[in-house]
This record gives sequence, structure tokens and C-alpha cells, in this order.
Amino acid sequence: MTNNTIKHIASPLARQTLLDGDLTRPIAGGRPIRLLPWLQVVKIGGRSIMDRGAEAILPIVEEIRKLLPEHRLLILTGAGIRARHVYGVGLDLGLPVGSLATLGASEAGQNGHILASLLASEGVSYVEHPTIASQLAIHLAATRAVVGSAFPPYHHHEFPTSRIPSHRADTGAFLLADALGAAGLTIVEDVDGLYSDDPNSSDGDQAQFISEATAAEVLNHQNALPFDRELLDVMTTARHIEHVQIINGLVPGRLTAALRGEHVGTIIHTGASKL
Ligand code: GWN
Ligand code: ATP
Repeated sequence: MTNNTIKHIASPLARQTLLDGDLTRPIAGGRPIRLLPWLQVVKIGGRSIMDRGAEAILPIVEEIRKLLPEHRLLILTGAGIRARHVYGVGLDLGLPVGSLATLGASEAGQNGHILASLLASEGVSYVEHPTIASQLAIHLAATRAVVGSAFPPYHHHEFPTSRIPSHRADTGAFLLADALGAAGLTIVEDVDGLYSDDPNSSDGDQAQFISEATAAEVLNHQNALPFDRELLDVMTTARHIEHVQIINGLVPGRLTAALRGEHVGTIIHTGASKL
């Protein structure tokens, strides 16, 4: 006697390759839910803010301290000059990009530990990548803000398209903000925003300020950028974050104004604004 106990599980995706957009779109094409819709994500530049030391860090810490009653923040730090040094040493030794991604990421984490220490008296702590991944809500129920590393944990999965890790802190901050369905992402640098070319280069006085653009427009930009080029790619396929603002964190009050929705830097619109 045969006793057939096989349970068939119905799935609208069962008979598909998952590669045919026409077939997956009815099921997978919608906007995902926002996990933390009240969260503001702020990326603090490693080279542009943290590497400047007390002169740049203490005023921004003071500004964040005053912002805490108004916003709930995930503050993410970039890697800065120490990562550039370690990339140089690693490249000289022939290390693969996955090793460099791991090394660079640890510098972003160090900057986060520094910033969190300065905000500790306000109840702000550094939280690890695994905590951000699965316990962010409970931490933000206990306190107004936490600090983490902006670097995405690609480690040895970093794409070998370049010898220097292509998914760095700006890309990591965006991926996280979009995945969480956050209210916004502000990128804090040492320039007023995006220019037609590096304003700090030898002919930087020719550079024009770009107040607003789409990620697709900036992708055509051949000159240097103040953020990872990969950021533009992930912006074009964003699901929630409709724009990102790049601001000058060396000017007191800019972060406060940006978090209140004021246009005080460069606004770059993502693909999510069309969804
Ligand atoms: O070490 O400062 O997290 O939050 O990408 O991995 O290289 O690690 O390899 O939870 O997992 O150095 O040890 O380090 O910065 O990244 O962290 O103090 O496994 O809290 O152990 O995804 O902090 O660190 O560098 O972020 O960006 O122990 Mo650090 Mo980073 Mo801590 Mo994290 Mo990586 Mo973990 Mo991880 Mo590694
Ligand atoms: P990280 O967090 O990865 O350490 P960061 O975000 O602090 O880095 P940089 O990567 O140094 O900072 O980017 C900011 C710098 O980019 C500015 O100081 C400026 O000189 C330079 N830059 C290059 N191209 C441009 C551009 N087109 N517009 C504005 N700034 C530019």
C-alpha cells in the first residue's frame, strides 16, 4: 500500500525562472513596506569630517545633540584617510578587492566608535552590523539615535570589477536607508554639495554648483564626484528613498536645516520618485 503524504505548496513563483520581468512583476513589482518610516539616516564623511578631528567633529556632535529631541537618527560614518592608506599598502602587496573591502570597512567602524563615544552621555551607542541588521528597532525604542559603520559588509563578496572596493560608505548608507524605508538620507561632507568638477582641484574656481539633479543625470558626469560612483547606480533602482541631500557639515546649522526638509545643499533624485 502506498501512502502519499507529499504536501504541494502553491506559489505564484513556482513555475518561473525568476528572470522574466513580465512574469515576476505582478507579484514582485510593488513597493515594499517601510520598516522604519520615522528614521532619518545621516552619513558623516570619514575624510571630509572625521579626519579633521576636533575642529570639525565637536561642532557636528553639538548639532546632533540638539537634534535628538526632534529626530530619531541612524548616524553612519565613512572610512576616511586610514582606509586610503590601507588600500595603498594592500594594493602594493597584491591583495584582492575582498580583503581591501574588509580592511576599509573597519576604518568606517572606528570612526563610528569615536562619534558614538562623544554622544554617549546622550544615550547614543555604536551598534554592530548584525545589530543594525536585526535589532535596530529595539535599540531605537530605547534611545533617540545610534551610530554604525556606513560601509556595507560585502567583505569577500565585493565585486571584482575594480581593485578598489566599489561599494563604500555612501553606497552602504543608501542601501541601508532604502532597505529600512527611512524618511530620508543626508550625506554630510566638507563642500556645499555637488559641483560640475572638484571645487578643491587646481582649476576648482571654474566648477559650477549643481543645486538639484537626478541620479541618471549625474551618472553621465565624467568628472570627479564627492561620493562613490556606485551610489548613483543603487539610487536608480531605489524602492523608497526619493532623494538624497548632500550638505556641508562644516557650516553650522546645515544639518539641522536639511533634516527639517530645507534645501541647503545638492538634492539628487532617485529612481524611487517615479514609482
Ligand atoms: O568591528 O569597528 O561589523 O559593526 O566589514 O565585518 O571589516 O565586523 O570583519 O559586528 O561584523 O571593524 O570584524 O569588521 O567596522 O564590519 O563589528 O567594533 O566581522 O562592532 O564584528 O560587518 O564594528 O566592524 O568592519 O562594522 O564596518 O566588532 Mo568594526 Mo565594520 Mo565592531 Mo562592525 Mo567589517 Mo562586526 Mo562587520 Mo568584521
Ligand atoms: P569617506 O566618507 O568615504 O571617507 P567623504 O565622504 O568624507 O569620504 P570625500 O570622498 O573626500 O569625502 O569627498 C568629498 C570631497 O570630494 C570634497 O572635499 C571635494 O574636494 C571632492 N570632490 C570631488 N569631485 C567633486 C565634485 N564634483 N563636487 C564636489 N566635491 C567634489
